[in-house]
Amino acid sequence: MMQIKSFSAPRLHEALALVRQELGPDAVILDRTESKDQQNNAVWSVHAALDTEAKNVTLPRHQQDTSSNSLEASMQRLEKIAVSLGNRDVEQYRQAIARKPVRDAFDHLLGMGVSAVNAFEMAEDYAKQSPIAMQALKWSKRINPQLERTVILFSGANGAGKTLLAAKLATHYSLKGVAVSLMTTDTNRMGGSDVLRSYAAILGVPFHVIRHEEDANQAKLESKSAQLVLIDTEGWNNRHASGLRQQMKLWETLGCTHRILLMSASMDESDGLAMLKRAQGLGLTDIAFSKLDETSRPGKIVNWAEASRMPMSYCSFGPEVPDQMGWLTPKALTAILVKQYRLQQDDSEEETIA
Ligand SMILES: Nc1nc2c(ncn2[C@@H]2O[C@H](COP(=O)(O)OP(=O)(O)OP(=O)(O)O)[C@@H](O)[C@H]2O)c(=O)[nH]1
Ligand SMILES: [Mg+2]
Repeated sequence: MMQIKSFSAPRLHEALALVRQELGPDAVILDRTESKDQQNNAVWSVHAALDTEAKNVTLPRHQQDTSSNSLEASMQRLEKIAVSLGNRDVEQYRQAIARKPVRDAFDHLLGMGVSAVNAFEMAEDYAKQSPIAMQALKWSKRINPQLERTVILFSGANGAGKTLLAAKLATHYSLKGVAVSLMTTDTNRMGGSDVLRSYAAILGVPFHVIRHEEDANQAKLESKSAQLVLIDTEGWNNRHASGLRQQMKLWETLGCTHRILLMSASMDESDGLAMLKRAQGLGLTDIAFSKLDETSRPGKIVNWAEASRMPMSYCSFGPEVPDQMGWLTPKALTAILVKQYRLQQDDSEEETIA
């Protein structure tokens, strides 16, 4: 039996003391949140769980009290709690859905990797295959460089697909007759700017390599008449983001209208959440997703968008230039999730035939 209780007190350590007092030393703290009461005083709330079964398990004497065994036992207990909490959430949400088609939609969404709470919010629209109208999801306004000069900078993890997306957009808009200018600040690595330089040469559009502030000023001046400026940057990751702050000065100079954080959908969901945390304070304006063709759980992008509250812009779902990309809209998101679901159904049919 899992017992989960909530405790509140003005200070965190007081709330934790209440947990120990009531549930004893085996209690596991699940989360802690600070809020304000009506008089604007701080209130700390702590959820704690106690596995009452585990308490009654008696290990053979030789296994008792050795530190590795107790660590293992507490790890097992934690795992059990995590699983039962996850299931509890899912079950609670599922039971709150009355109509079967909506419940099926909820299950599809879970299967696509959408979290239980988001799936619950989306299920009604998704069941009707109508565009998803979830409050927490924000949608960026589609760019229109013919009408409004647009300067887009791409930031994101190493290998996220920044250079490729810049190349796709440059090609797409050049073919439409838009005056495009390409720039890169990826200058520290050998060959960092080569791919984009090649695209610029093929398309016959200006290309600027930006190392210093003076380069940035010069590039800005020279690209004054461009309708669409696309700026590629050096990749970063959760562990090595030190160069970012330096880059930011250059970003300021370039006067971007959009600073897009590009997230690869092939990345693990929790690593992605850590990146979103890292990205705070970089002044990023939009979120975009790449490699949607490389994941069986595209629903994680919903969870990322919801967690970051950043408006969604582009998505890329393949390496071809200038195709396999689009602008994310509620309708497009539904289409991506439905398509992946169908693909998986087809795969499983193939398996059964073979
Ligand atoms: N299948 C698939 N491949 C992609 C997609 N986007 C990018 N790629 C591939 O992923 C690889 C890395 O893409 P890049 O555009 O070089 O990534 P980047 O963010 O510029 O990488 P760094 O400059 O090293 O940080 C390339 O082989 C791309 O062709 C996509 O949506 N789908
Ligand atoms: Mg690159």
